[in-house]
Amino acid sequence: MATSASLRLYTADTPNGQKISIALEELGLDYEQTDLDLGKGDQKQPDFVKLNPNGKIPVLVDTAQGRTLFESAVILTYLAEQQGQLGGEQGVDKLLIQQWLSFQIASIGPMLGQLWWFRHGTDVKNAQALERYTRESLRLYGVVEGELSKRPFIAGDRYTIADIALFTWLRTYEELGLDIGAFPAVKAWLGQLEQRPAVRQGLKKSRANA
Ligand SMILES: N[C@@H](CCC(=O)N[C@@H](CS)C(=O)NCC(=O)O)C(=O)O
Repeated sequence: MATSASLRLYTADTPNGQKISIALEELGLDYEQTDLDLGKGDQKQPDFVKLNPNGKIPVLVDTAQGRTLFESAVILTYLAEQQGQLGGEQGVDKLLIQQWLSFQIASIGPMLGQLWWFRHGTDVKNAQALERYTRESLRLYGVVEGELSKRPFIAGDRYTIADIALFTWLRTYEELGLDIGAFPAVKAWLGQLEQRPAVRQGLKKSRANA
């Protein structure tokens, strides 16, 4: 069990960083935060690459357990399992949660991430790339819509780390220029999660030192 401030989060105010801040707030855990300036390349500095050889945030160090973890889905799983909450409880279908976490990491993150890059990260206009990533992102919103129209949360009746992982990405639709009018279940679910105090606090703390 993590003791007071035995956790240190290396992060930046991005969807992959925000999801860990939200989970830590939901779980009521104390933690120290180190903010990296991704624009300056802090994540590729030798000291950070010792923590994550892939040179990306987030990283969580748990000094009480002697663990250093990268990849946000693994960090979320570690926290949920350790605390027995947010899907880490006994008797919960863990594979279902992992399925949706993998879907987020493998599909939602890369596709929406590329769409962000071609809209905001480069001066070079590439209509074909924009069309491809817009189409694929909307298709993925449609996948989530189909599921959320059948049940309240992505992995069933309870709110889990899989919802948190999807939330920080799917909430960025305006910045991505996506019209989500055809996805009312996603919109209602986003609105519901936005009202959670821990979600608000996590997003705020993620911004704090940005
Ligand atoms: N699959 C990884 C993706 C991590 C990731 O892409 N992090 C981004 C910020 S959202 C990053 O550090 N980008 C800086 C870079 O690639 O140099 C995870 O979920 O942790």
